[in-house]
Amino acid sequence: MEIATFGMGCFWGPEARFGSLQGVIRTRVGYTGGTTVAPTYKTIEDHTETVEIDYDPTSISYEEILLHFWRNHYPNRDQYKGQQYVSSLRFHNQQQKLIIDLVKSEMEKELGEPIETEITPVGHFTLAEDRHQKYYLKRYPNVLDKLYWLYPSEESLINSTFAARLNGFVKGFGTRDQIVTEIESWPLPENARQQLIRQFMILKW
Ligand code: MHO
Repeated sequence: MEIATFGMGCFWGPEARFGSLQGVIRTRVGYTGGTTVAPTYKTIEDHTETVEIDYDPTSISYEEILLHFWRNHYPNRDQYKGQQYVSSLRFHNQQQKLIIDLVKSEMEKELGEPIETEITPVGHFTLAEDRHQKYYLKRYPNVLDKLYWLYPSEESLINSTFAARLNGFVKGFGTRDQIVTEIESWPLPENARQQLIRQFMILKW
């Protein structure tokens, strides 16, 4: 399992987008890059809204993640909310940095202008408040009630692949068939897989 950490504007949307990708195992949102200790949404100061994903590199590569990243936001500076929404890549090792440099020059050709994404070592990632985690899924409290047997704690919801897919699904990423087919391939006991699929099929949005 590897980690990718990046900012591309308000963190709600990209958490849903990346949460729908096969190979992405967990998603969470938080703050990186700033100089103050323990930032919160209200005291974000010079930190940036950031998405962090755990992914299986045998299923999705860092290069593919970067393509999704750059093709789904405008990476250059404007005045909108400044540092809070700045385009950023926080690399975890030199291998990631190398891939960033390669993909970035490819993307500059595609975009037709130099890319200003802030590229820095990851540093400290501060987990954001519960209400920002899987934000779109949280718009459905009835569904969360039905999922309570699976996710009695916020931590279990944050760490769940199924919840990441649901958060993407309600935002319009991924189809029902795709999600069912994917669950059929998950390394779980057969009855657990069937239980998840059944749970998914009966959810009312
Ligand atoms: N959609 C909100 C921002 C939320 S995000 C967590 C806005 O544009 O003000 O920054």
